[in-house]
Amino acid sequence: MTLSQERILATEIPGPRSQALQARKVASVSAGVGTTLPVYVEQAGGGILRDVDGNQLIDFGSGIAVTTVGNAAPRVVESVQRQVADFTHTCFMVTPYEEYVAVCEKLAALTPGSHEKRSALFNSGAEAVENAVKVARHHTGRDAVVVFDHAYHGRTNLTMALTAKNMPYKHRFGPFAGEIYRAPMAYPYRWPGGAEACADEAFDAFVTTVHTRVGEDNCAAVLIEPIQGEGGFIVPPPGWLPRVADWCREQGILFIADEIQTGFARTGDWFACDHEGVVPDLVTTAKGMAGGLPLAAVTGRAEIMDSVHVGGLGGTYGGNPVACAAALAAIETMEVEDLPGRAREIEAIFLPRLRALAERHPDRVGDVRGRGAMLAVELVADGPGRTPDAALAGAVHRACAAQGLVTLTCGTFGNVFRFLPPLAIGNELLAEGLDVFEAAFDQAVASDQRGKVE
Ligand code: PLZ
Repeated sequence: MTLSQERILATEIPGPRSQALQARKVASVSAGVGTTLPVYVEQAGGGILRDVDGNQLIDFGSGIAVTTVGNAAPRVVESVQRQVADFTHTCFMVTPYEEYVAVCEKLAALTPGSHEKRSALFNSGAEAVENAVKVARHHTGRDAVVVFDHAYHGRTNLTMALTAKNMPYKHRFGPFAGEIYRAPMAYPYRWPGGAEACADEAFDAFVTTVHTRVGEDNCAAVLIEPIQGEGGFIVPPPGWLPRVADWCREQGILFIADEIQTGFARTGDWFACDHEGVVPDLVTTAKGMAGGLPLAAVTGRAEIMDSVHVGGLGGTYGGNPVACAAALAAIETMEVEDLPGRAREIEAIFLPRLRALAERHPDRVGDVRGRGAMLAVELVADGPGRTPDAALAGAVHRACAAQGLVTLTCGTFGNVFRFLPPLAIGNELLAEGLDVFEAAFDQAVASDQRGKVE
């Protein structure tokens, strides 16, 4: 790794070169494509993003949970360079190549369950989710798909319908695809009956939704993120997910786990479903799988995946050889370096500090949650009612950025501060990033209180 693993503040952030590039962006890129932090990156690796002004920022976002193995990870670089020099594309549907098959073999070995599996490869997470729904409908002969409050599954027409949140994902982009039904999510912190009652009551509410609004026999699939990502890093209570999966199996409803954000070592297991031994019928993956190259997959029971007629699944670029080469190298890195174990180490470093922050600010940190290197704090306003405080999350985010720490927020109410560091980050940078975050938090809370006094 040529990039020094240190935070450097060379200019204000964003610096003059980034600002000049941002002016070009505004004049050439659709305003619909936003940027969280207009700092233009020149090089990245380990836990560092280096910008065009010579600033080096600590990365607590991994490009939204993608660069799990680190940016430009050595094995990925080597594998991609070799592949790109051999050939860049043939189209797997025309003349196939080994790398695609090898990725599918890895997916069969690593995804939950020891049953026989088949996979199909695509370019983006949304495309994988779309195809999982296609396969589920085709196999079951049923139309309806049940999703949950706070769900995020993508931005294409079908996946917008599956996604819960209006702004910014759906607003004025309808009409949306039909036969999508939504059940309450088991969200312990905000469950009306309280966290203790959440598992049972949310299970009953789910069953009632399917029974009364859909009808079990009309339901092709239940689709869920085992830990919700964009919706707020919502971890369902223990036991709930296995109960939902078991009930689906009894009804002949396919259980689809969207592991696009949680999969591939992120949560301290290979997949978040592994934590409770849940075995989905279909799994969607993307993001961390290919070290930053666009690759996604649907993996599922052989009899389901093979039920589709020849030619029913595909796409020009799906399983592109360069992306597959990257995935094979990224997966090898995860295996050799035990990155699920590394994610658990990161949890052990983060959680005590996040809990200490919550103790210092009991009125503002409502909840600390997550698993592995997918952790979050939910921020609330002073006073009763657990009122979501997106303004505080935004203020902390900006204060972190000014000090050279890249962070992300999420949540239906925009008030969840999430941590998704690359698993290749060193412990010193982790600790320094947490120092910056804590100082930014104290500062944002203090200025918020001053604002209220004045
Ligand atoms: N399913 C669980 O997390 C992508 C989206 C960011 P694509 N999440 C980040 C944004 O604002 O667009 C995601 C996900 C889960 C599906 C997707 C969609 O994956 O590769 O972005 O299409």
